[in-house]
Amino acid sequence: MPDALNSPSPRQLDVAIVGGGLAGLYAIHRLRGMGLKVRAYEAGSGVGGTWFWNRYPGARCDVESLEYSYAFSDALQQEWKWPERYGNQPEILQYINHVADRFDLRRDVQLNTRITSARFDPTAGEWTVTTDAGEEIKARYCVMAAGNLSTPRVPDFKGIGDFKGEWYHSGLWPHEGVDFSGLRVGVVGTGSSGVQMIPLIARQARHLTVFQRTANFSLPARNAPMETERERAHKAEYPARRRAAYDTPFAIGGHPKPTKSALAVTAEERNAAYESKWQEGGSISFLYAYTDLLVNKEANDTASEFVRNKIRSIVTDPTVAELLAAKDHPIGTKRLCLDTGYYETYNRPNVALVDVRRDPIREITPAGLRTGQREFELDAIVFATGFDAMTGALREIDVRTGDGAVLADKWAGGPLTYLGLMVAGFPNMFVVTGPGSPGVKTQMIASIEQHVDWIADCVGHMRERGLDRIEPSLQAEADWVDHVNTVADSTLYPLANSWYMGANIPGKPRVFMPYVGGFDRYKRRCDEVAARGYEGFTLSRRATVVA
Ligand code: N01
Repeated sequence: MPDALNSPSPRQLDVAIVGGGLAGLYAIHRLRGMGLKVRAYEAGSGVGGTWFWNRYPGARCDVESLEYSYAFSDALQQEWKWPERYGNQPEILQYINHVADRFDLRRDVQLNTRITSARFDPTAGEWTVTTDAGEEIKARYCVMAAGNLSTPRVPDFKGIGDFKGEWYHSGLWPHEGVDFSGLRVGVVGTGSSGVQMIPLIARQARHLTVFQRTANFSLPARNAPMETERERAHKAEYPARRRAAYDTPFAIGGHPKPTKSALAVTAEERNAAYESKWQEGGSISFLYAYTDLLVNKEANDTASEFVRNKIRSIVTDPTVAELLAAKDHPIGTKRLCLDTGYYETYNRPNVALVDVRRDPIREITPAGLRTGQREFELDAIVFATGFDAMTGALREIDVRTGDGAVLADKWAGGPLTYLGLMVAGFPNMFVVTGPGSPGVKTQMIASIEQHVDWIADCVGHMRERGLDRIEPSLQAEADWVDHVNTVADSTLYPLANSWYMGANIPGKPRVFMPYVGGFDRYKRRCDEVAARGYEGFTLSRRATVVA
């Protein structure tokens, strides 16, 4: 893969973009296409964001590859060939690099550069972003495209510095890969990352111990080589399929909308439906089996129990099976994992499961890991312990204004945004797929494109009218936060201690962060807001309010 260019940085931009992942790259393309002077600042040594950092064994997208790709260029989506039903990390990173080259995006990406602060000067009406090298760049607008799952979290275990072996985090994986052959490996964490890597590490390591605090539901991915006919049919009507996808809650097409409650059919019919979805593979299809799986606990119980019974039928040791059968949250309320041979892995003689809910990890020792009851000797430890999700990347940047507003203070009790796109008191700062947006609950690239298009149209609207400052009103922000909470409370999502709730980070406010009203509903709302002259926002020319 060619190295990205680091051409000299201009000090005055129209738009400073934080992040060079899927969102940052599309923001360059879209905003530069309007004649704006833009530049993206990326901490990594290459573009790709999530797909640049998460190189652990088995890393793969859980949305099908024909869906999980940019839609902005029909030529691009026609010419790119995905070899499998789900893209793996190297393929997706290769795709992102292809896009960066094809659309000549690299000349506006500055790699190895972390933005440490962003300050808005109300008099000049512009942002100054500062890099970790001390460089200062001024820009009328700032687009935060720093990702939702980009701040890896290694728990603060005592003794980690004394461990004699090597330790890794799923989100900071060495580029050269890791060979676990002949080693005694411990994996801490059984979310999507753990579930994907565990079967592969088990095959390579001498022995694998999985430290599970919370069992997660996982469904078979049923990955397979791309079927030629399927690809042809999809590509023949790609734009129409994309439009149909935008009319769904997850921005993922190809799944008929459910029409019945799970409780309106017999147990036999229900189990047959779940079985067919289980065989088909994928999470959306399963959650779409009935209308009420994410809103009615009784309905959800039927699907949860179906999967628990599958686990019991796969895992031969009944005690291990029971430990793996998630019982503390309704299925789908934590990110539903997709796997290839995850539960089967626990039938291997070289794999052990340890319940660290009952017997918590006390410390990392020079020789391994100690729980309250025993010490496990390990040569390598992998932390698949997740991220400071949704707000972590912005919390790491000192965002403030000359009026004294500090983003970290404003969000101390939980993030506040209008439409997930802007924050009251922080003019001209846009956020891509942040809290209050449906991003993480959708096909992420669809949300990225929708957000960036909305931002670009908004900036275009302002330019046409000679305006240069926009911010949401406090009332619009409060109403949106209220709406986000009301919608979340009408679902089962708040019943899970998930990263959607900030529950995985000690001390983080417990607030449900994503908008779960659906991509379709959200997009309509954003379009209406724009059509009504950016309702809920104040648009002005420096010091002169005109709308
Ligand atoms: O992280 P997670 P992830 N002691 O937060 C455990 C996306 N993604 O990297 O549940 C012991 O889900 C923690 O336990 P608990 C996707 O959106 C997508 O796996 O907090 N255990 C949990 O089991 C996903 O949701 C893909 O009790 C500790 C695990 O670590 C998101 O990224 C692939 C612990 C963390 O799970 C994050 O997934 C990968 C402690 N002190 C990721 N602290 C695909 O597209 C944490 N844990 C397929």
